[in-house]
Amino acid sequence: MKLLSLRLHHIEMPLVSPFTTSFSTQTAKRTFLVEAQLETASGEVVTGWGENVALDSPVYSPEHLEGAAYVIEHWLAPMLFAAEDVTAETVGHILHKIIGNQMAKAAVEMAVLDAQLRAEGRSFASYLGAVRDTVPSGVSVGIQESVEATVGVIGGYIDQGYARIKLKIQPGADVAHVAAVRREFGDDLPFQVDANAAYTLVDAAHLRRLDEYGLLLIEQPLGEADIRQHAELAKLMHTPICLDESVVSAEAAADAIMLGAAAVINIKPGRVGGYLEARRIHDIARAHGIAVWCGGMLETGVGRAANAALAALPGFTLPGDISGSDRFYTEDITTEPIRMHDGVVDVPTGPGFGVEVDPDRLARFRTRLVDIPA
Ligand code: OSB
Ligand code: MG
Repeated sequence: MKLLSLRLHHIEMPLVSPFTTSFSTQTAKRTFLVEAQLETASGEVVTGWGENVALDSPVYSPEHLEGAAYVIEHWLAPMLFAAEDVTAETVGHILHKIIGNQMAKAAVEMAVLDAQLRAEGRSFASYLGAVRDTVPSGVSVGIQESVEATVGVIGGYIDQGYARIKLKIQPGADVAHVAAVRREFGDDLPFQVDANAAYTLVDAAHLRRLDEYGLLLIEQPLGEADIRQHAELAKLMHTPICLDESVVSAEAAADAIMLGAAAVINIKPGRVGGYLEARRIHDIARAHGIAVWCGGMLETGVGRAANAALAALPGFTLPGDISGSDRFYTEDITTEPIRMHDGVVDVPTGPGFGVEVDPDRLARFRTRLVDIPA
């Protein structure tokens, strides 16, 4: 295929409630959607949509929203426009010389992938080799003001039917919150925590106190670069260590597994450079008997739909952060919101990612439109 044009639709969507992690409090989602136009070998012009996951500020990853948009406009787009054959499978190779910038690369590859699958009339789930038509739906719960608030908010999600609860933690809001949740909802609740790199190895004795609460896992307790230290921590506590921030590529996943730093891996397509690299990490982990689950970045319906298909691969044996649109948004950007029902989300079956961007809502949420012509 030939890439004809790229457009970045910058949007801002209010969140239903503030989302606090150890690194920030978000009250609105600012991101951009990538609209790609490609011409197929038979001369058909197809459009595909991708979604950026880089946050406003570089507090979760080195990448951030404006940086990712800049890199796409000034570096990735020219290389792709110059290429003879642009497909989802060639994007990574064409952009190979650009170091890092996984989120920028992922957003563009995603748009090309959607366009390519739409041209073929094929769903993303079928392309991947998905083995399920629904995926269990977990919810990520932000840090609350008090233990009582944590119990109250989690109770609400349990009542809605979520299959698994993930609670954000940080020093000062960890053991007491976890203990209260277990006391209130019992030992059978599928329950895990995410520290977003808020601790250091010096905190090992403190983190070990979490061991008595039967957590499914603790996600990214230490820093992004601390793969070896995660391996040390794993020797000191029983709760399985899951890596998020540290796994930026298939190579990083391989290192983490071989070092004993990751009993579980959170796979986020944006963080690792796209859905194709995400599948490679799934394959590597599966071959090593390492469980994976699909993480989230407060995606709109576009990104969530694609994540649901990815999570339908056989190695995704733990519930992902694939909550319904209404967990973060009163109104989603897609014509149909992502719905959680009976603890699951349906894997889309339509061509491409199987969702349509609603032009009116897109216009309403849009703050800026950047045309990148060939
Ligand atoms: O660490 O998993 C994370 C959101 C933004 C940045 C990092 C993380 C998260 C979440 C949200 O936990 C999960 C979701 O999108 O539902
Ligand atoms: Mg995380």
